[in-house]
Amino acid sequence: MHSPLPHLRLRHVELHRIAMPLVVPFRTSFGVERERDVLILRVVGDATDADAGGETTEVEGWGECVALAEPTYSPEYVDGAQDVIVRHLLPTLLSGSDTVDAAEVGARLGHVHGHPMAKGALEMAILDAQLRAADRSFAAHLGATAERIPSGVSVGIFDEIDDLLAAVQGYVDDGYVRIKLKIEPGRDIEHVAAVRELIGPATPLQVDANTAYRRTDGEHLARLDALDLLLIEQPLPEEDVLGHARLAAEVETPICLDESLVSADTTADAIELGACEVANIKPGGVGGYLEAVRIHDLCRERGVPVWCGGMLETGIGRAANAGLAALPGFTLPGDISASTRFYARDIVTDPITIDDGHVTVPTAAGLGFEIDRAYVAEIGRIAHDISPT
Ligand code: SMG
Ligand code: MG
Repeated sequence: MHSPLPHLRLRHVELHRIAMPLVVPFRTSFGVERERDVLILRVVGDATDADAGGETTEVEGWGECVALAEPTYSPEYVDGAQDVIVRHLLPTLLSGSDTVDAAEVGARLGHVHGHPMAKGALEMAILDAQLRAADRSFAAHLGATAERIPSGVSVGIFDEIDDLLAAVQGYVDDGYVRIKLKIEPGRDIEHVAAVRELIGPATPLQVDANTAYRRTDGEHLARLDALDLLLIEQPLPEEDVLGHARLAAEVETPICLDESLVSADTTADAIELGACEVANIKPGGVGGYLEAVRIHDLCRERGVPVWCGGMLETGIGRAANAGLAALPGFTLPGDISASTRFYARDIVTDPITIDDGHVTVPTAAGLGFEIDRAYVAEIGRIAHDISPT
């Protein structure tokens, strides 16, 4: 992967804010999502292809920022991401006469601490534009080997077990090949046991606590061992890597990290400490798809299974995730569900669907979709349109 791409001279960057209602509320241990407030980026630039004798073409690229509306899942949130992009990240990329190359975006933005979701969105839009110019698909560029990938679904928390079972049965009927249940203290062992009984022993099942437990909960969480789960995702706070290592020694079910993994370096350390037996790779959370590939490579080398997480993405992020999850180290089904799991209507004309429990990896140039511009205009507004200084 990473064979060179035509560099881009940026003409302008649009920041769109769109409001996408969810088909059903999605409840986690940290809150309830009812509507997705999404920041999407459109970059427009001139790509110069050295191979084609320096010929220049105008291209556009799209990126999606996965930050949620509130800083409850991660420190980043969408208004903050928009602000840091406008005031700190874009001025760096738009100043002077430099061209941009997605492979260098991470390093060029390195002086800004943190903000991986904001940086990742910019890198993604630039990469999409460069790939469209090169007529190469995102998946092929990253090193994908699969043409279709298994699709898992993430199921929110319900107070009543019967309501949870009805929701899970619906997703099983839709064909999802793996079920992930959100859990929190008080809505865990019994809820998960009831779902295991409903779906039987053969359907892969896992849980995600989004940091809702504490180091002292090892004995309690070990009760999940009897339910034959693929993994327990992020039981403890993100900073508590040592706590996860201790928990991994106490509980038989593999411990998977999500929020704790913010870069390839933190992932390497967590693996070495015994805290990360499985990795949920979230491209936004680690600063972009290129860092996500580095984490994939590292985990593959260390024999740690990985899967691709989700952030209730629109068709833009969903297509990109499908491309990433087609890499050979993604040996577990990811949270890449059909667009209809969350949205009645997507902002791309050809949204991700599932067929026999699988998602087809897009093969067209760039991220591999067309944006429904009329719908984007209908549900959103252009918050900024920025040109080089
Ligand atoms: O996109 O299918 C999806 C959502 C998957 O559960 C999911 N994401 O911690 O893994 C996670 C959560 C983060 C977002 S919850 C609002
Ligand atoms: Mg998670």
